Amino acid sequence: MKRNACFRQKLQAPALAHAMSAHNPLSARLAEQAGFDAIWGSGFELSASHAVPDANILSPSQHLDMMRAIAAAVDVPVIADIDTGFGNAINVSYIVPQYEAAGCSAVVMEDKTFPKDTSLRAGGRQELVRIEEFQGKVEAACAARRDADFCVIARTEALIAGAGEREALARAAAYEAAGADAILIHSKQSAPDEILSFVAAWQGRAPLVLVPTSYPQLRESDIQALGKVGLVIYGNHAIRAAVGAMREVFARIRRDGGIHEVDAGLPSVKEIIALQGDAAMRELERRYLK
Ligand code: SPV
Ligand code: MG
Repeated sequence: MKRNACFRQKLQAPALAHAMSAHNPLSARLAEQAGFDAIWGSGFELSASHAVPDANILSPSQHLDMMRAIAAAVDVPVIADIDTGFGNAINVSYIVPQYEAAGCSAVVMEDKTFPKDTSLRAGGRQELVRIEEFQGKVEAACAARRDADFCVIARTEALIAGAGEREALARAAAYEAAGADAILIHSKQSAPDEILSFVAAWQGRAPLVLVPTSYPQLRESDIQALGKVGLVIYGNHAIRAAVGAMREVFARIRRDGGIHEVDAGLPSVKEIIALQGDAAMRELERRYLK
């Protein structure tokens, strides 16, 4: 099955699908090898990997180029985090086909003003656009796709902005009416209560998408049991794992005065060469180097 159709089917199936964040093709390949259903092309991770805030500091083309590189490196579907769509509905009309052409199977677009501020930062600048304005952006995204299986996921930041459950439900329903294939509902509370309440109150037919970064105690089995959630996204665990591992190894090398202690515990050079796709290159050599 083609990637877009595969993703749409997983999003809509009763079983919960799970996506892992990635900030480059190597992290995406590791997520694929670990068995995740899809790659989350996280804006937060890409920004962090450039050591800049997740606030539309990077250009859309930097994100798009990375999504293209990731999609080329894995077989699983790629979900592109397009933030607010990089402008208004007109910008969305132009950018969505580019993400589709880059090999992505879905975009997630959020209902904040451009430039956005990152969602999970305490005291962040969280301003929502008008519901009608965002409906226009969702309609533009849906109309711009070439493949009907390419998914447009609308993300409401109403809970993040402190606008309350009633506003979040109204927005989610309006975005579904505008054509969204799924609704991502985000929360930065440390307990899952407001998410559980939203899910219980959701009357729409569109599957929900959760990003449980701030409420990690909610397990996949709990989410599956809710019955209305099609996809869970682990939003920043690739970059956090990388930062933790690098920090520890760098400190140990400084402390030990060399690499003699850490070396045996690290992935071997041979493993990295394999991750680079060495086997495929050797096959090309065998066939074509005459
Ligand atoms: C991202 O990973 O870029 C996201 C999820 O949008 S969050 O950082 O939680 O907003
Ligand atoms: Mg993001």
